[in-house]
Amino acid sequence: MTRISCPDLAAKVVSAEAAAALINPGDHVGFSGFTGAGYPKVIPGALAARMKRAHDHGEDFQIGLWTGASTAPDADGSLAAVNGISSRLPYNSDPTLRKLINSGEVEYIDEHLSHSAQHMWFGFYGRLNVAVVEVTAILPGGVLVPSSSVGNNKTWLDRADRVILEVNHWQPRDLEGFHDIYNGTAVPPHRNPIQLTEPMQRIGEPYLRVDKRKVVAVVETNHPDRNSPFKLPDETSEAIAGHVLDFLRHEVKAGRMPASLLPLQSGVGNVSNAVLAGLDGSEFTDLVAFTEVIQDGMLDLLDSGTIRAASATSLGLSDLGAKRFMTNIEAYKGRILLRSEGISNHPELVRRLGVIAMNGMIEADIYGNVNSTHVMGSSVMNGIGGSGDFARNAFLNFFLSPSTAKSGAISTIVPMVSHVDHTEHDVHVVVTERGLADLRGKSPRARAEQVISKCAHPRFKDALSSYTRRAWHAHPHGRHTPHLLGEALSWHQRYLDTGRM
Ligand code: 0RQ
Repeated sequence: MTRISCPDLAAKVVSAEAAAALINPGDHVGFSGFTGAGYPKVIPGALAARMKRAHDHGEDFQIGLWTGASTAPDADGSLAAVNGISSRLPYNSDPTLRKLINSGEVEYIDEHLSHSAQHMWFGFYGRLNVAVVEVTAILPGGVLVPSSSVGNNKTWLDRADRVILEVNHWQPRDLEGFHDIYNGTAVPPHRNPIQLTEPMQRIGEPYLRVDKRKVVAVVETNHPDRNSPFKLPDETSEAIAGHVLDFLRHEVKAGRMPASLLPLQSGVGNVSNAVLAGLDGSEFTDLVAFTEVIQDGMLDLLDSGTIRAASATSLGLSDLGAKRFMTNIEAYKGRILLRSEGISNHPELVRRLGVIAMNGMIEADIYGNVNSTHVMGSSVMNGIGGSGDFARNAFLNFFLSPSTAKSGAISTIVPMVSHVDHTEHDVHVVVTERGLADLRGKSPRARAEQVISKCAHPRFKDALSSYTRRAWHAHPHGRHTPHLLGEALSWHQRYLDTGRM
């Protein structure tokens, strides 16, 4: 059945190769895509082939690539494999691209996701030459039914000089109605409050719009989204989930939140998925999510009724999760709402709704600073993503990690983080499988005591306590947040010297 009901745009259907030929060396290109969902499926490969041919003839061919968040091996990965990306924002998790970023061959601008669209509108990134956006269908008049993620699509469509659309027949046609695209974000000084006071409230329309005159090509595809399956929760992630759940119970009992909690945000990764699985077997019910990504674990919660509804920007589902979603799509209508990431992650909304934010981390220090992005202070893993948008503005935030990394060689609790993404002023609760440190309302010294005693692995506890003691005694007049700087920094150097990293 046709997915393109607009004659003007149906007349622009071409092959992926012909569409890729409309992208020029040096262009800034805005791809759709957030996690492995809703990214363009065939143009990146066709573009990569074109780049390879150009490189084989000794010609330069790279683009600046902007997206919603991460994409997939057949988008970021295929362009990175031919060294076709000169700069990239705002978030990446592709391993091939990560290598190029860390070897200095790609300029990576690691941005808060809520900032990426507005910085485009502010003019901070320069001109967007081409938008390549996956959609589910094109309706009469050129109105677009969005796909499995919204990300920055609205901004890319509005701001790009030229637009290429991929219409993906794999996406369920019944996705129509799952989106809420807000059109009211003006640039200061003309901004108005965003009138969203309940997570599932609609404040926009279910469609994206594009100026048809800017559309230079339409390509039809039939390709699945690509999200890797999750590891089943193991003992460590189950222990982390257990601590989070106990703490939430404690907060309800203390009268600080209702029995149905407050809107939940859950980050990506296996630990976050395990927390969701933990919620599923618990007494909590009638919850709601105000988050970025709906992972498989969130579908479980929707199916069991633990969560009544979820607002996000992406359906980051594994193959199995996507099949489940498609089979039962009617049951999710009205219970899942996909928004632009500028709205799903908006600080104003996160603060007003009182979100409970749960995100992974690479390491935390004894005073509660958190590193989410850089291994050993230098090599970027993925990026800050939405963790800052949510954590900084949350009612309550958790940072979660096993207490050790690399088969126990590295402590994720350190004297001083090697890179700071979330400062001690922002971090509320640090959790490892060993326990949970509640840092709210505590001075730095009290925080250090909590973090070491509750979260550190027993093998590293003595070294951390000894560090803290010596730091406190070494600074008779500077004991608010005492550090032995040389030693704090050598903590990471030691592991680098072992050559394990
Ligand atoms: O690497 O697989 O090579 O061993 O980091 O670590 O334990 O698998 O944990 O998948 O939950 O990811 C912070 C990266 C955690 C993620 C981070 C190594 C570890 C492994 C992954 P290997 P795990 P997770 C919403 C929120 C920022 C973005 C965010 C992240 C790899 O949660 O990207 O929160 N967060 N967005 O071995 C050396 C350490 C380490 C370490 C972990 N201390 N030293 N290596 N690793 N700790 C979503 C979006 O924004 C889209």
